Amino acid sequence: MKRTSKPLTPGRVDAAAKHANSDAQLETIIAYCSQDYQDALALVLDGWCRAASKVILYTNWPYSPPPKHAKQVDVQVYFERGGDWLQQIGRRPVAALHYATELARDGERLLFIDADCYILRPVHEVFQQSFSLAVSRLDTNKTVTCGLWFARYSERLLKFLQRWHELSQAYRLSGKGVVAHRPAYEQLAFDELVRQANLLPTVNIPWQQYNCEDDHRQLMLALIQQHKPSIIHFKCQWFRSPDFVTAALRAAQ
Ligand SMILES: [Mn+2]
Repeated sequence: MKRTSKPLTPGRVDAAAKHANSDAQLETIIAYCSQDYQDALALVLDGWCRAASKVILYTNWPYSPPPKHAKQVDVQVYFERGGDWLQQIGRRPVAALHYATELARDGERLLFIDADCYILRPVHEVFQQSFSLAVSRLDTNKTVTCGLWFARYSERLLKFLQRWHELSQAYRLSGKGVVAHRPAYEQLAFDELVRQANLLPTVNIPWQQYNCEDDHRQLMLALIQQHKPSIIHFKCQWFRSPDFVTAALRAAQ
């Protein structure tokens, strides 16, 4: 791969903390990966470790990162093994809220990301903008993506994540967003809070660049070819298709 950044050292994290307003860096990637997606993780982890100083990985099994990433990846075995898709997707707000409650610090520059998202290039330039939350598809009729968003940590973000978690549970209990292959309860709740509640200063980032995805393989490849995205979101478990992954990464060059 071309155009990748060097991993940041812990010393630069401290420097970034002191110059929070002037330095546009991505510090922390937060993700939830279940055991049945560990092959996705194997595909994406190198890119994540190039893009961020540290990776906080929530899991439902005792995962050990490869030795080369051991110092950078903090594994939080926070969830029970197993779980159907309905449980699995609901763990994303739980993981984000846990990080925000227990581990985050003011001004920390975060990227919350799905395990099937491949980072090709540095994405820290997003933080040149001023925002609390940066999401994709805010400029479309589709639901705002909850599987990939940038944020600056603050008390307001924590409150937003609490609301996300609560509304997700309320939707699930009321039977909203519980049908497979349709926008799920945690996605609907995120969309609702971002669009309607207006709880945080939020900006849109182009999905073609930062969350490049499509339900059709050929269209997806064409999009990648056209936009040279920084992040590819593999839909439909296409990360399990070596031919498609190869074609997608080649199209992105
Ligand atoms: Mn995904």
